Formats: sequence, structure tokens, C-alpha cells
Amino acid sequence: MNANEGTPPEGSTACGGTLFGEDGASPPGVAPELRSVLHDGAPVSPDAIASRFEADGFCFPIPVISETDAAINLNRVIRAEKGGEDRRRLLRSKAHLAYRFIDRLARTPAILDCVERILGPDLLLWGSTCFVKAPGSSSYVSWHQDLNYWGLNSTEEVSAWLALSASTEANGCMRFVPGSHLRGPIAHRDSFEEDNLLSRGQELEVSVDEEETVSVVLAPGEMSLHHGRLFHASGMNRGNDWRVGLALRYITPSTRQVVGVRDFAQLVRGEDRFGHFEEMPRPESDDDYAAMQRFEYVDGVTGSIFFATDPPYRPDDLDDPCDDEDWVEPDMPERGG
Ligand SMILES: O=C(O)CCC(=O)C(=O)O
Repeated sequence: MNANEGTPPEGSTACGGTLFGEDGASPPGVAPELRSVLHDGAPVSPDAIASRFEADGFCFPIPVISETDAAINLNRVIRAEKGGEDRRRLLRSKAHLAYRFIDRLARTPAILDCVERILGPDLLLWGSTCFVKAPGSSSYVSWHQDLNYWGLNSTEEVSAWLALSASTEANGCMRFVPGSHLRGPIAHRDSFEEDNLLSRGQELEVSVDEEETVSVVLAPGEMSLHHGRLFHASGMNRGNDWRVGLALRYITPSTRQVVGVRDFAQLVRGEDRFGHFEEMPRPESDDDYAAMQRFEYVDGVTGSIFFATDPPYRPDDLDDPCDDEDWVEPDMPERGG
């Protein structure tokens, strides 16, 4: 099977290689220091991105779409968010199956080029979620590791978090703990806090030293990449504008779903020689009723994965880079209640 040719969103970098800042230039209206270097000061380049990701478990800021495209897509998310619960819930989990604009954003060549450097040439899009914080919203995300509750048997996963609005400390940008992806799976507890944007309000049972954290400040059109075992969180929106990010979850085709009986993913680059995930037709518009029905179907089949008990999930065949000889298992606290 070959990946469908991706259709980049209007006006985005379609060349599949040129990142803003590569030549030292910055997109209009943004301070050069935010645009042309990565979080550690290295110039934005595919090699630097891959090596920072490996060492720190994340990498940002990486400009991938234009400010104009970010604004157009921000409006689409806000329209869906305000369109009632039926429209809003389609923005969660596998939103690319329901909305064409998300399907297209997820195939942006500049995003896939970076992810390919980390995961290799064959890429599946497994998930896509819009994390939306309205102005003044008390929504937040507790400290967690993504892979603990997705039922995937591999750490060959990368999240690309695309800022459609500015993402700042004031409006609740993400925060990362550098190097925490190397600590392996950590126990989580479920809080089911109403304002927590995570499905069960999952939170790490180890404490996080706020001094060690890095704020993921992004301009519209920039993305961050993070590893599925990275400790990350985000605060409330204390600003007057929307804070909206699209989290795109890419995996390799050899990955398996081992909690749910069936799971779905779209081939976005290269080849799938494994067939572990079912593929769905792409939405033809943002009002594609058949696509919305397919989303509901998939959500019904896969929704229980996120509520599977007994985290952290650690199947015997877990393919974890932390399994190397030098890895020392951290003390795992007892799970409460
Ligand atoms: O957008 C946020 O505030 C949190 C996003 C997140 O936890 C994720 O993308 O894994």
C-alpha cells in the first residue's frame, strides 16, 4: 500500500523541505530569536531536530505553516468548537477522520519531513486532537506521559503539536521536562477533574520539579515535537485570546494496538507492510456527513482503549529504548485506590 499524496493546506510550505528560519529569515511579525533557532539555540535543521528530540525528548519551535494558514485553521477549529457538542467532540482523538482541514494539516510536508527524520520513511497518522482553551478558560492538562494510555506496544511514536494560535505562558502553553522520556513508563493516577482536558484526568504519580521545566512558547504556524514518554502538562488560559493547538500523533506501521481489539490509522507517507491498523476514507469536506459517521463508528470501537484500567500499560513485548543495558528502573510508587 502506498500513502495517498498529501495535499498541503492552502499556502503552506509544499516543498517538503524548507523550514522557516533555515536561511536565517523569520516569518513576518515574529522575533527572529523565536524562529530561527531551536530550544537549545541550534539553527533549525532536520538533523538538529532529530538529535534534540533524541536527547531531550522534544524539539521546538519548528515553523511549518504560514501565519495566514494558522489563522484560517484557527477559525475552523473555533467554529467547530462553538458549533455544539456534536461538532466539538469531533475535534478530539481522531479528528482527521471527521474534518478535511485536519486531515490536510496532518499531511503537511514540512511536518512529515521532520517526523520522518525520527521515525523513518513509513508513517501512519494514528491520532489528532485539538486542544482548545477559550480566553480565560480554566482548562488545563496534568503532568502525564501519552503512551501510558494509548494501548500501543511501541515507543515509535511522535506527537507534533501545531500551534494554530500563539501559545504562551500566559495562555497555557505546554511545559516539558527535558530528558524525562528516558525514565520509562511511570505510574499514573486518574483524577477525573472536570477542567482536566485528558480523558480520565491522568496524572503522574511522581512529582515534577517546576524549576526543571521548559515552557513551549510557539508562534502561530510553529510546532513542537514530543516523545510519547515525555513528562508534559499545560496550565490555564489567563489571557484574552484563544489558545489552540492541534496534536498530531504519528506511529510506525510495525506498531500494534494491544489493548483494543481493533484500531485505525491513516498511511500518510511511505508504505504499510504490516496492516496492523485499518484505514478509513479521507473526509471530502469539513461538512462530510459520511466522514462524521465514520468518526462516530471508530470512536465507538476504540473509545474504550482510553479507559482501560491498570495503567501504566507495559506489555511483555514493549519495544522501549529504555530497555537498553544502562537503563535503571526508577522507583515506582504504589498505585493508590
Ligand atoms: O495542548 C495541551 O495543553 C496539552 C497537549 C498534550 O498533552 C499533548 O499533545 O500530548
